Amino acid sequence: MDRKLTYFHLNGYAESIRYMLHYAGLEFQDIRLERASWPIKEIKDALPYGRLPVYEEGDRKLTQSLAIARYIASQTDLLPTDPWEQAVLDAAVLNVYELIPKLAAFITANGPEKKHQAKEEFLTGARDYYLSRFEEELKANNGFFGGKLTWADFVLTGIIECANLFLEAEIEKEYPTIDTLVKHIRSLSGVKEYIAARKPYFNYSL
Ligand SMILES: N[C@@H](CCC(=O)N[C@@H](CS)C(=O)NCC(=O)O)C(=O)O
Repeated sequence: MDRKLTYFHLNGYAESIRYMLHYAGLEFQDIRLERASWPIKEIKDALPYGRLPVYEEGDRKLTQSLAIARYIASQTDLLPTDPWEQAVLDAAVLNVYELIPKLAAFITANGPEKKHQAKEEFLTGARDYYLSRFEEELKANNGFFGGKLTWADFVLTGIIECANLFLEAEIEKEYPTIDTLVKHIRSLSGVKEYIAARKPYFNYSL
């Protein structure tokens, strides 16, 4: 099957999807656009909602990173079959995604002073609020959101890595269960080799 994932050369919304595709051993074209050359009119106009990532299988196109991630999870062993368990994971990924607008406040802050202030606000506000709760949820469930490795754990890892890239921090370090989970995902077969071969990402927010 012809699979294609298009995003920027950035972890952002796509890294958890890339990790899952590599973990599952599903071959795909990993198309990466440069942020600096964006927008490219003919590409943007051809996107269903003008935004990336977009995932394609043959003629079929899927937008929205969480929908893509959930679909890829369903193609491997990362999505449970029980509706309640699925809903718990849906809630987990939506909770993780609540960090994104808080991070965006840092990315879009102008000038060193505002950046510094936005970083402090993120680290003492959203980071502590959400990560302390994720820590408790993981701890109560064998170190994973769903009691065993699922797509929600990949989504958390992807967003933490994105925050770390932009904030130049390691936001998970004070949360041992999260830290262990992130390390576990990075060490998975397929993911580990992908990370080793990956070109470094650039923090374009500075
Ligand atoms: N809710 C969407 C958000 C996608 C999104 O905001 N993508 C940004 C990149 S991080 C984008 O395509 N920006 C370029 C643009 O809007 O032209 C998702 O989760 O996929």
